[in-house]
Amino acid sequence: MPQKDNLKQFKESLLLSSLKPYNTHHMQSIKNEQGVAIILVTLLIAVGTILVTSIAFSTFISGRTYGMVRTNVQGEYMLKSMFNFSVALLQKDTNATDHGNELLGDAWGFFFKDSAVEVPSEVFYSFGLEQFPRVKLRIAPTNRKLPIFATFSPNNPPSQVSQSWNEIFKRLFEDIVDFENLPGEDHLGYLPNHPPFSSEECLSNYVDYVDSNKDSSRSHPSFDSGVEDDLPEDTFPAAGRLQDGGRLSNFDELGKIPGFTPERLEAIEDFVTVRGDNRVNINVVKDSQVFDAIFQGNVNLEDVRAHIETVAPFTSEGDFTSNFSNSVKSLSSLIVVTSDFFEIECQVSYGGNIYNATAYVEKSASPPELEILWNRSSDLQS
Ligand SMILES: [Ca+2]
Ligand SMILES: [Ca+2]
Repeated sequence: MPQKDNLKQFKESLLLSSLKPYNTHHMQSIKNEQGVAIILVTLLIAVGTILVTSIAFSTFISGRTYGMVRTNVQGEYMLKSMFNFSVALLQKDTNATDHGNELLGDAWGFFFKDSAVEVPSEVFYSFGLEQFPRVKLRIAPTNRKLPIFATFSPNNPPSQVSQSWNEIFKRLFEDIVDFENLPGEDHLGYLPNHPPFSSEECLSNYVDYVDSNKDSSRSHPSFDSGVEDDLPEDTFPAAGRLQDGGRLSNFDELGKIPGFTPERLEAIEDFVTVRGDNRVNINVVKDSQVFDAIFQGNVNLEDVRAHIETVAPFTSEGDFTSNFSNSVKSLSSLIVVTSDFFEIECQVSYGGNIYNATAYVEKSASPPELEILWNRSSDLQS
């Protein structure tokens, strides 16, 4: 049976891909086989629960309407079942740190790779779908990136502004992605005569967007202030972002802030998050830009990755600072070894259509609540 062969292949490819750094340890390979079993069983349960309902529903509507509607409903339900599957995997993570290594207990690590991982679509076939979908999934902790919301906490007066985080973001904008050489005029049209916004002004505008006053504020005592005072009344959310703890709802919302032009957003998207934990998890960082912004070149990402892969993931902030230079100690309050907030990207190709969605989930919430952004385009195309 071809389905069975493909499932077998998937199982083998999971084993092979995850065994690379550890293939000398027999114990770990046994543990990993259990990991693959966890994935397959969890996948079958997640898909089965939701698809049985979906197929019943789409059979019902097919009598009255066109096949395309039916295909769309099935595509949407496949995405939902993949998100449920991801949440179920995150719930199986019970070890004390988060690093994405499935051999060491982070089952979600199977889907935290450099590119999206293909899910065996035979699982769907076995529940009665007449066509084979192609499903890609990526589960990633948001705190592998820099938390822009950590620059300003509206609920934490009087120390709402974090000087350390603002200096880190200024380094990222100014020195690493070079805002000055990217279009920085007010793309929103509020202040057409204003010169291109500097990195400092962008950070102060961010504070103005989330704070609850209407004055031009500063994100750092020595930074240029924002432009809230010059904007038409109620341009920014009136009561700031107090209920959301200062968090924007998604990355694209940054584009509503003067200075964060589409070109600049594209340049920072891989390194900046607007949601989740307010410290960076050093075990899951994969972009050197994130490290350079925090450690100013005093710690090399390659050295850190090598330590994680050949010795072990870091078990505490102290474990990290004691292995790297002392100059890092003053920054230990900005880093962490765990992740609680995850971004799940999924793409389903089915019946000639491509369905994309991104979801966010907080691992420790009980039960974890899925927030699905249906219209967010995914990076999984390639
Ligand atoms: Ca974990
Ligand atoms: Ca303000």
